[in-house]
Amino acid sequence: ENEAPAAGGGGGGDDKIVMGFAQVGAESGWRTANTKSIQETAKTAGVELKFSDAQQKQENQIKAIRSYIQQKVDVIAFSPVVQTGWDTVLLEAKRANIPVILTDRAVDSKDTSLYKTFLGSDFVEEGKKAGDWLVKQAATADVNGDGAIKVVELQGTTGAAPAIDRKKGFEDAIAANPKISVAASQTGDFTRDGGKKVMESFLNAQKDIDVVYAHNDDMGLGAIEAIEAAGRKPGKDIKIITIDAVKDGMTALAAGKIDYIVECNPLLGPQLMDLAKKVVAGEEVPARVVTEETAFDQAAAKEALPTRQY
Ligand code: GYE
Repeated sequence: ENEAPAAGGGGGGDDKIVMGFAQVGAESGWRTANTKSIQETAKTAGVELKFSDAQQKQENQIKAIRSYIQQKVDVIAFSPVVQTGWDTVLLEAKRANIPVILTDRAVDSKDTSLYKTFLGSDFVEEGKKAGDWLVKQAATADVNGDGAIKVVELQGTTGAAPAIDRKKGFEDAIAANPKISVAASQTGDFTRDGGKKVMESFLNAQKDIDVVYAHNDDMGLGAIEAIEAAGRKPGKDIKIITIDAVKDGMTALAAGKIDYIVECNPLLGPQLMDLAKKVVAGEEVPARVVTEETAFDQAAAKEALPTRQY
């Protein structure tokens, strides 16, 4: 039987869309939930998924994208580990007529024709929510009572959109109160272990830390381990603000070890599959699709936990 190949040349003889997905890695609870969402919805949406894990290395992602181009998939989706350095490989995809969808993280390419759309959160807004909360809590956040609110920051992966943007959004927000300042800021690579190690060094080097601002839950959870090992109480002796709102983070928030979590939604699968079908069919899609998110304090975490999916 000679069926016409699916649009874009892939599909192995039927109409099923073939998607090549180059994932960042498995660095955090957020990423695990994101991967699961993409794999499960690909199945229900009838999309054949070729999936690769780049172990947080850009070179691995580039290799994966090149192999998807060679395999003539119908659409390529990826979550760029860092913002820069994508133009060459994206141009190769464009020349091969394979549409590209950015999910979760952005690239800084000037040529926006290199991808069809970008689906994901507004990371500057997330950082701003974290900073706004601290500004509102200023009266109680000066744990040491010395008149200054000293923050240490655990940054995400260096050069990654969420690390750059969450830093900026937070800084913009805390500028509203000159008593709040970031005394030290270092990358923990979005991992629990990274957060723990950096927090250990902060605790050794810095006196009077009032607040930890971690760019994700996992690093915040690592910081909690370091703070407890130093004989201090996370959430009491040192306030903790994180981003993501995955199960482990929400559990620590409900238990009083974290003070505030800004939500970042990892369940991008359904919207991604929908966008993929449209771009493969040649339909117009919006250049930017922003996911909707909220934030949780300790009371809200207790309420949300029982029905939380991830
Ligand atoms: O917040 C973090 C993960 O890109 C939004 O990556 C994502 C971030 C998420 O490692 O936990």
